[in-house]
Amino acid sequence: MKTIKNHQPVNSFLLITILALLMASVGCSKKNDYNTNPSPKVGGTQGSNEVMISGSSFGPGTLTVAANTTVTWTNKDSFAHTVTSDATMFDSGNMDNNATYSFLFTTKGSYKYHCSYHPGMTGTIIVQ
Ligand SMILES: [Cu+2]
Repeated sequence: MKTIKNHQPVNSFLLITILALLMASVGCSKKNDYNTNPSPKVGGTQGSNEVMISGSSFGPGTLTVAANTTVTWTNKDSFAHTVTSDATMFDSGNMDNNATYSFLFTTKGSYKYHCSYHPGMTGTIIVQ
């Protein structure tokens, strides 16, 4: 008698638990569907921290940024260049067409750089 009475509530409890788990998993997969469009994460105003390498020159030749800004160079020429710090603080190495190089400037100062292939190519990053 006792065993029969105890079995009934346990079974319905299990059934409710299983149903709850199924509903929870359906809810989860629906949530994931909403997240299929990733929101773009922009780390600052685009263009203000970029230097384009084009026509064998750095543009802008002098770029002023705030401290803790990552500057990105992009080689738009069909041939290779480098972004090499005069004080050997940073060096991109060989940059082919459309290659990019980024460097984080943390300390205020004036940082001159050049292209190791073309001595006439020079630029300056001013960090303030
Ligand atoms: Cu060059």
